[in-house]
Amino acid sequence: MTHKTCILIGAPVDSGKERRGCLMGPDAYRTAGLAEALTDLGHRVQDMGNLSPAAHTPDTGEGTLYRPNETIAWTHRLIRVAEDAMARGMPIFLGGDHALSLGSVAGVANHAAARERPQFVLWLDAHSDFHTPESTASGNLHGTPLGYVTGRAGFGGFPAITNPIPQENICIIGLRSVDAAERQALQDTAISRHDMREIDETGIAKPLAAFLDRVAAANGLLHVSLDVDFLDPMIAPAVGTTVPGGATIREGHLAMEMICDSGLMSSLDLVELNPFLDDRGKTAQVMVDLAASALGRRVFDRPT
Ligand code: 6HN
Ligand code: MN
Ligand code: MN
Ligand code: MN
Repeated sequence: MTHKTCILIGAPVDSGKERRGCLMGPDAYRTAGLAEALTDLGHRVQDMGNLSPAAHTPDTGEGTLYRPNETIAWTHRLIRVAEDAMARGMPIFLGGDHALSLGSVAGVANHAAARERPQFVLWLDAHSDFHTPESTASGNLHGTPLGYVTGRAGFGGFPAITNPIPQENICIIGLRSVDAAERQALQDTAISRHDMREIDETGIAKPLAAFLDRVAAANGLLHVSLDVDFLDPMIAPAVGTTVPGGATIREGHLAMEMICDSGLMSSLDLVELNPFLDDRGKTAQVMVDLAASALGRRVFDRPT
C-alpha cells in the first residue's frame, strides 16, 4: 500500500458513559506499540499527544444526560482537530469512549464536503449508537454518535451539523445489542445494518465487500469507527459494554485486511478501550494489531 502520514490524536474522552477508564485508552495504545507498528510498515507517524475538551461550564449532575457539557466541549474540539488533520494526513483518533465520534465524524465530513467528496462511514460495533439525547434510556452519550452525524433532531446545545452523513453512506457491522428506540428509528433509514447472525450465515467478507465497492464507485472518503465491543469479549474484555457473540480475531483481521486492500480508508477511530478492565494489556494489543492490519501488515503479499 502507499505510505501514509498517520496522525495519532489522543482523545481521552470519558464523559460518554458512567463507567470510567477510557481516558487511559490513548496511553494504552502507545504502550502497546501503535506508533512503532505503523512506522515498521513504512508510514510516517506524528503523535499530537492527548487533547483536552474546549472550555466549558462544569456539568452539574442534573438532568437525564450524563456529563453533556463535557461531551459538547469535546465535540467542538474534535471537529476542529479532525478538519485540520484531514488536510495533513490520515487521522487516527485514540479513544476515549465512542462519544468522541460525534466530533471526529462531523469533522471529517466537513473536510470531505469542502473537497466535494462524499463521506462514507463504516461502524464496527455491537451497538448501533443511533440514539438522540431524547431517545437514550441510559443517558450515556456514547450511544448517540450516529444519530448526531446523520443530523437527527434533539442535539440542542451541540455544534450544528453542517454536513450530515447521508444514511446510504453508512454501514454498521457486528450488531447484537440494539435498543428498542434505536431499532424503531433505524427501521426507516437507508443505513446498511449487518447483525452477527448475518455474519454467522454469510461471513463478514460479503457485506463488507459490497459496501467497499459502493465507496469506491462513488470516489468516497471512508471513515472507519472501530468499537472494542465489535469483538467478542473473550478476545477483547477491556470494554464497559461487553456483549457475548462478537467478531472473532480472524473476522476482525479480515475486515481490516479488506479495508487496507481497498485503499479507501481516510480516517480511523479506535474507541471504547477501558484499560482498567483489561487482562495484561491483551485488548490494547488486539486493537493495535487490527490497526496495523488496516494499514498493511501481512504475512504474504497476495497477487492482485
Ligand atoms: N457504544 N444502547 C446502549 C445505550 O446506553 O444507549 C449502549 C450504548 C453503547 C455505546 O457502543 O459505544
Ligand atoms: Mn459504539
Ligand atoms: Mn458498542
Ligand atoms: Mn440505550
